[in-house]
Amino acid sequence: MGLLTVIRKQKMKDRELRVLLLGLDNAGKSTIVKRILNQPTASLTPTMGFEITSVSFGEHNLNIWDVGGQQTLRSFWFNYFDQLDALVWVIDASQLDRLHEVFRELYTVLQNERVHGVKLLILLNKIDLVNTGLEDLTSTVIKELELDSYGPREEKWQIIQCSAITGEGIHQGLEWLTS
Ligand code: G3D
Ligand code: MG
Repeated sequence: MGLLTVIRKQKMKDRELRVLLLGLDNAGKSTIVKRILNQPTASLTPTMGFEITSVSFGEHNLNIWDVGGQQTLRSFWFNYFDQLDALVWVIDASQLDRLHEVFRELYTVLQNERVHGVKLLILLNKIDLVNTGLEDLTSTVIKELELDSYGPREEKWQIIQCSAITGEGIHQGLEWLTS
């Protein structure tokens, strides 16, 4: 193989991003994937195993791994940590009473050395269901999840309000992921 071929192959590889989508059950992970694909978002069944979706976004090709988030499935998450480019963590913004559970699960994942340094995008999903306090929502979650300890925002992590139903915020999230 000539040098140019090697460089070209490497460039193509750089544009392939392996993205792991995690979060508690019912956060809206699979609906977000449907939204990205412009497919109907109604009547999804809970994800029992995992589903891989390939989608191109700008110059990049995203391979999105959507893994079931039910309690019994969380112990299998570590099977998907190899060679990650980004972790997308989805939170149901209409269920902030589960933030403690989110904190526990997110930090268990972030402590794994294969996840160290991986770009982290927090999607505050279902904001179409939140009627009040949207302005304070992001700062509350940053504080509760101690996100500042993950490094500088924008560079290492980002948090974006979104709705898989209306589509708001999803594009912005993907833009940051691929930036
Ligand atoms: P999961 O893959 O994280 O487990 P799902 O979650 O994508 O299966 O979604 C769980 C439920 O939340 C679904 O409702 C789905 O329609 C709903 N949902 C997902 N995203 C949003 C959103 O942004 N806004 C609103 N209003 N609902 C959302 P059902 O009723 O099918 O269980
Ligand atoms: Mg699912």
